[in-house]
Amino acid sequence: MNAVPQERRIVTAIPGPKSQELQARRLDTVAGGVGSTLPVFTKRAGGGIIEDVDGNRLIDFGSGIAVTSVGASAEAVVRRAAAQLQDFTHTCFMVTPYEGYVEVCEALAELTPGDHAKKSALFNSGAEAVENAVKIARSYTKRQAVVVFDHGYHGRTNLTMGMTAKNMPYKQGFGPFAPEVYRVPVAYGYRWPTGAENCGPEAAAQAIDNITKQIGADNVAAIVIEPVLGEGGFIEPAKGFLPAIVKFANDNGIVFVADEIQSGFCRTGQWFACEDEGVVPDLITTAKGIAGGLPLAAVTGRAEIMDSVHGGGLGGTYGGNPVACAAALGSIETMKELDLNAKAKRIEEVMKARLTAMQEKFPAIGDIRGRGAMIAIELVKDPVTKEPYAEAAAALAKACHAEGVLVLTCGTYGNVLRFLPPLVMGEDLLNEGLDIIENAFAQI
Ligand code: PLZ
Repeated sequence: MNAVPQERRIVTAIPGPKSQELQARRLDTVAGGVGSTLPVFTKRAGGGIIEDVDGNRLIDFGSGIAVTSVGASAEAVVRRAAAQLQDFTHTCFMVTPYEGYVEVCEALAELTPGDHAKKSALFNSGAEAVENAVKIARSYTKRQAVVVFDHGYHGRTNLTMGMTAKNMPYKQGFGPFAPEVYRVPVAYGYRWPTGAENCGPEAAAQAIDNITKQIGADNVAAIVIEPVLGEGGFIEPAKGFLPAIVKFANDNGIVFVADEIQSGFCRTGQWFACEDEGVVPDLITTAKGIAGGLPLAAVTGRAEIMDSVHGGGLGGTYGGNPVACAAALGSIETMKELDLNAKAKRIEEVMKARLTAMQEKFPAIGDIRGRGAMIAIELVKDPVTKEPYAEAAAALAKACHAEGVLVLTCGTYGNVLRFLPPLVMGEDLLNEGLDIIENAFAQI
């Protein structure tokens, strides 16, 4: 077993000489459109640490974008995936099936919200799951329109690019986009003109008015939303917004899809973020945290909706690959055994307390938000005008990277610093990471 020592260690500049050498090779052969937040090349990773090829050990506040919630080498994931590799790597579930796929679908039926009959289909990436949720909703409703929200992110394939709000870098130059995708306002409390208090109901009324006036409710197949918006800036829709949208969907025969690809699987301290307001989605898309780093994604939902698709209408060569399914079962086992929901809640407690104290010293921290181990700070030039301060987010990230803390940015305005530690990170590392963030503020 790979037991990466759980301590930060900086022995070279970041990136170090070996990483720089690999980066030079990478620049010669890897397409320029594929970026990296921090070009340190990974040697091994686990728990809360990423060790690079130069021997530096970084505190991981990114989890490979909310993927390695159980760590990047969790014992149960490695054990089960390795055993599966020995048995067989692939048959294609559409050719000859295997038990692991069924077990993952059983787990999804058990863990996702609602006690109705549920079925699932498995895919490889989040974008593919979102695409398939739309296919299924269209097939079930015999309608075409898809409603998405300001600041939403759903992927990089053609349909999901169209569903994603932000142009740069995701969409620029890549059109034309798929038709019948409509965007409506979301309840972004921090930036709502009449204030956070009124935001939930007001934003819901606006969104519903737009849908009714501009599309027509009975043309809408699906409303797709992230219960906590991820790439768009860790925006928690103001209270009341999600339930109002769900009610509107239910009243109008629209399939309500929760995109829990980033927020799901214990990330926010609940199995799924939509549970926070008791929302029961018709369909739910999952990926990322589900399989501890192996590529797996799913659409899970009401049996009658899932089964409305003709036989053979859903699939793909690799969807629900047996090694990825074994990894998912290991990942879910770890989440239950270690009670990672409780760990995520504890991470929230520690982070929010520290960040709130920092906010008193550094007025650039306009907002602290998120749930569980999905926490962010929004940076502003002035707390009154709330002018986005993307330069500060970039400078802070850079300063943290130099000290061996891997943080990510996000947000429509690029001014959000987000923290997504593996849920298994020790509290000492968590606090050390926060110390370094605090020092970075003092520096810039
Ligand atoms: N839905 C809510 O967060 C992926 C994207 C990183 P894939 N988010 C990270 C990047 O820049 O490409 C995501 C998500 C939500 C869908 C997706 C798409 O998942 O597995 O990246 O296709």
